[in-house]
Amino acid sequence: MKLILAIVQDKDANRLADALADEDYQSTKLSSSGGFLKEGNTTLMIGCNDDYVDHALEIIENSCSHREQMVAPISPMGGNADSYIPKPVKVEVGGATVFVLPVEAFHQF
Ligand code: 2BA
Repeated sequence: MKLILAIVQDKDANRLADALADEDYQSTKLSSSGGFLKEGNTTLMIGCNDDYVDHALEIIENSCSHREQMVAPISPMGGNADSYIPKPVKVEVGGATVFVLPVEAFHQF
């Protein structure tokens, strides 16, 4: 058994959860936030048998889009913040960041 952790954008989360449920995958949705943008994203935990991992990854890939986001960089260290005009930079986010972990044991009590 494997545990798939998929970090996706909030905009894609419901579509992905629905697509997984349609194919009989069980998932748990967690609210999370990215360390870089400090904005909300969604982490889906999907437990499944090894044989189904590739199919689950396909569903994730097909349900999540790449998007560009503008980010205002923080002011330079030691600089005068008054005269600093941040120039937004483009960052590409997503579709999905996915970890596949081995599951040592699975219990439902
Ligand atoms: P964030 O950490 O908020 O990152 C959002 C996007 O900002 C990233 O998109 C990437 O394009 C960019 N980015 C991140 N760190 C950067 C840096 N030091 N310099 C320049 N640009 C940077 P994604 O790579 O698609 O990641 C989306 C979200 O997935 C991340 O949100 C984070 O929550 C998660 N994530 C990505 N890689 C991870 C990892 N190795 N471990 C844990 N979580 C990860």
